[in-house]
Amino acid sequence: MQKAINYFKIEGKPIECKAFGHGHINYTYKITSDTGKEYILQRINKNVFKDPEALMENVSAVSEFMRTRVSDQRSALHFIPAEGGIYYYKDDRGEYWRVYEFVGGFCLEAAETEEDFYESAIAFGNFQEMLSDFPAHKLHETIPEFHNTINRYALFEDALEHDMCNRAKTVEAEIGFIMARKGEAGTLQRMRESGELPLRVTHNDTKLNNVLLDPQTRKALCVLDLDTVMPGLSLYDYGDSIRFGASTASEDEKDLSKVQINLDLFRTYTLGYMRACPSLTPMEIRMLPWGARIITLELAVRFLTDYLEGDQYFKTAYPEHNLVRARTQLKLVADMEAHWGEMEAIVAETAKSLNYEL
Ligand code: ADP
Ligand code: GN1
Ligand code: MG
Repeated sequence: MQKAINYFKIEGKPIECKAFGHGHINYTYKITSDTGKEYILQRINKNVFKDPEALMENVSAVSEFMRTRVSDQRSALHFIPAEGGIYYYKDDRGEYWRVYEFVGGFCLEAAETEEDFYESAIAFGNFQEMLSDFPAHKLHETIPEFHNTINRYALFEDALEHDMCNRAKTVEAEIGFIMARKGEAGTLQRMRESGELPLRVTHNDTKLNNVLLDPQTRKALCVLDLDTVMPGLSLYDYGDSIRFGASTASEDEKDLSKVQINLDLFRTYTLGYMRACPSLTPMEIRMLPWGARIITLELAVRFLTDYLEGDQYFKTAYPEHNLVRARTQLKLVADMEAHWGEMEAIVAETAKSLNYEL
């Protein structure tokens, strides 16, 4: 880590380097230099991103594109070149490192106020809208079939069949819940394939902690974590924000009685996202509740797959962590099902308040 930083053209000499943030994928550090300048140093997770050079082409192209569109330069990530002018350094163990400027904002693991959550909707909605004329053909697929829920089910069934850690018998109820919803889980993927839903350049990882808020104004400042920017569905972007941010509990809450969908936050996010992304089609708007429900199911499937395969993908803090996460998602799906009529009504009312014809 200390060696890697020396390959980047940073201002001054690094004097402090500490682990930073709560991402589940990359290895993130904050660097401070003797001039007081701050940077983020990351080691890319090669188990997840099989082609880090293609990944860096994507994120540098997207952040450069954004820099030409935003009024405040803090709103687009600024990668620092390494030797040779490329945006990564490959060390002698084959690990990839990158550095970008630390944006002086703050991230939340849970919204402290409805306004915070509204601001994250504005950030992701604007992001979507801003990239509507980004040349999508230039993007590499950094994780193939990332939000193909049908494929996620196939991988899950494969993991079940192999059951390499002999864990399947301990999660029969969860397996039953997931398999009972296999048909509906493929709805958005089928609509993508039939063209009923438009393919867009999407973020694909719209958790609240992937947005920075401005410490002075508490307004949306910058969208982070561009590693999964690829062609995709707006509904999964919208839905993943709801899954993570409009739940009454954290993603890994053990007490399931605390896990519910917060309909006020659901309404708040829906309004912000629709306002910031006016190009949503009537079909996309009508399907928004399904975006939330299906991505939550998809995450349950992904966490449980990883649990069955011995926790190789997501970082975990304790042995049952992925199982806990999967159960939390399933409880949230059940709660969305219980409040389905209200969720649909909120989307329809919000559309009406903005004079959208559905
Ligand atoms: P991961 O893919 O592991 O989630 P991220 O790129 O999201 O990695 O970084 C992890 C965390 O580090 C973020 O959730 C955020 O809290 C923090 N972070 C990342 N980049 C910045 C930045 N430029 N300025 C401030 N905080 C950042
Ligand atoms: C990972 O990288 P991070 O922590 O922002 C994952 C997302 C999941 C999320 C669940 C590349 O996001 O898809 O929704 O964990 N990112 C990748 O918390 O798989
Ligand atoms: Mg992240």
